Amino acid sequence: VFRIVLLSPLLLGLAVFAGSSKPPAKSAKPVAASATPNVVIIYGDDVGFGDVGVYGSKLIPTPNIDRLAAQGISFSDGHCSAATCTPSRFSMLTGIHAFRYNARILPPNAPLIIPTDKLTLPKLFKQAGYQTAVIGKWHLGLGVTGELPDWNGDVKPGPLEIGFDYSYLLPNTNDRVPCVYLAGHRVVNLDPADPIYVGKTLADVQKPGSTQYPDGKTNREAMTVYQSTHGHDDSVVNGIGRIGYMSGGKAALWQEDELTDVFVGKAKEYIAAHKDEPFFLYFASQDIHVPRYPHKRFRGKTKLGHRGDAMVAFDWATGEIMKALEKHGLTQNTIVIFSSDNGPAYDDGYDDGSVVECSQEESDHGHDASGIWRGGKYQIYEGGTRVPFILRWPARIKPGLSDAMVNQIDFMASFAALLDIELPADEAVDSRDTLDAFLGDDPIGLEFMVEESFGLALRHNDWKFIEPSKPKWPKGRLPIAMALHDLGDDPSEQVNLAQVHPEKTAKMNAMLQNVKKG
Ligand code: NG6
Ligand code: CA
Repeated sequence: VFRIVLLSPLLLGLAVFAGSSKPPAKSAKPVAASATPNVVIIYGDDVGFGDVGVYGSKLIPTPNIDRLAAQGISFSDGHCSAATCTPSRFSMLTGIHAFRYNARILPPNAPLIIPTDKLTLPKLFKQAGYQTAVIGKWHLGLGVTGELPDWNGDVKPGPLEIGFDYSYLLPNTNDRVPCVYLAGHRVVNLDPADPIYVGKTLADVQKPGSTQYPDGKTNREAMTVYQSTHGHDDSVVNGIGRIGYMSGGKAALWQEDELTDVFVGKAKEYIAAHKDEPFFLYFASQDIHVPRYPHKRFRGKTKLGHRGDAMVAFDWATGEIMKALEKHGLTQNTIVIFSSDNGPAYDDGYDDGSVVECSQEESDHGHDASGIWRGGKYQIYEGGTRVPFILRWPARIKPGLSDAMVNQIDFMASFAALLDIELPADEAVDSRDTLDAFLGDDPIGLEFMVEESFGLALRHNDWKFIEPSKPKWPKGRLPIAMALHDLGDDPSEQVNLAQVHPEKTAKMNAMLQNVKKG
């Protein structure tokens, strides 16, 4: 109770916002909603519920995201489907639970995990005549199972084979090699005289004729930007230790502090080039994933070190995309969705200045990145998947707040409904049409849904059932016992009611097992 009282300003913040959110003043006459609105998903990486002003952040200014929220619907119970990146992205793009395909966090060189014959979100939009693009972090694998991707040739299959017409990527994560951009099938700026090799060990990549990078395991002093705190000690590229080894590609290396600018630049170009036709743009920012090293114009903008400053950079990026839409007269008929792939992490492998003051409360310099929700990235608690979730479509929706339970896995069925496309029964099998909730017409949304981390949980209205599991990561996490929580009374999942309500527990467990069976 103490915890809830203590943190209630967050809820208050949402309430205040509700009271003050007026529809934007209409000077021009209202524009009719198009049957094929542009759709832009601005997808954060590890952005927590409490990292956004409108969701209660006091220490990180996010004026652009807040403006988006003031013109759209902010969901208080909006979820990514899993508490880590690859599974959430897999589910959002396929409408299938990641656990069915064993979609876990991928290492460098992992093959594409979305089967090329599956229906995907971009393929759905293409059926309706859209142009489709992904810009930013991929982390869904590249290449064929059983073979290593050829970083010096055509890197495929990848996004272009699962429905995107255009792609400009960071192949894995910004803490994984190779640290290069991939445009379509090709590494950008690759010098054939300095071929790229990627592997699990130093020996895999020690090939004559390619630039060699220091091995973090034996050269910690090469980590000049900051030291790694766990893992991230394979190749040291740009003074930062990475996951995985690489050699070569020196001319192709990205610059850490330019990632945000480069992706924003590509998004602006894309919007300008496609302003006259419907498009679906999946803008997958690497912010605020580690290694955080925002451009110097953002550094010091918060008291929270690189983590907070990276969030300021992401807010700027959001504003730039909104400006680009405005510039081309696309604001009214573009659906902009702002969300994240999993809850927040502080020290996720580097000594970058984000401090966990108390592991129970998980607060960074007094900033609680998951708000009142327990836990964050990697965890089965609400903080793992309950993330900022904002949808703006001025031509169609009324701005406001919604407590409807919604999930990114339902984009497939919901956009199919919007575009009047019938989904085949064997596609997007876990996706349900919640379009009315997304558009603010249904205040309830989902009655039940699955949340995924190392184990699974089931939400049924305000109830939450957590199945027992053994978290693999971060190391040292204790096994999770079976739990039942009443989020209505206990939003921070402090009281386990499994013994108090054995029947409810059994019923929800049965529901979960039922979903698992498919
Ligand atoms: C973990 C990494 C972590 C992060 C995560 C993926 C270590 C020690 N930890 O394995 O730093 O990269 O994978 O994050 O290597 S995610 O947002 O893409 O899921
Ligand atoms: Ca993530």
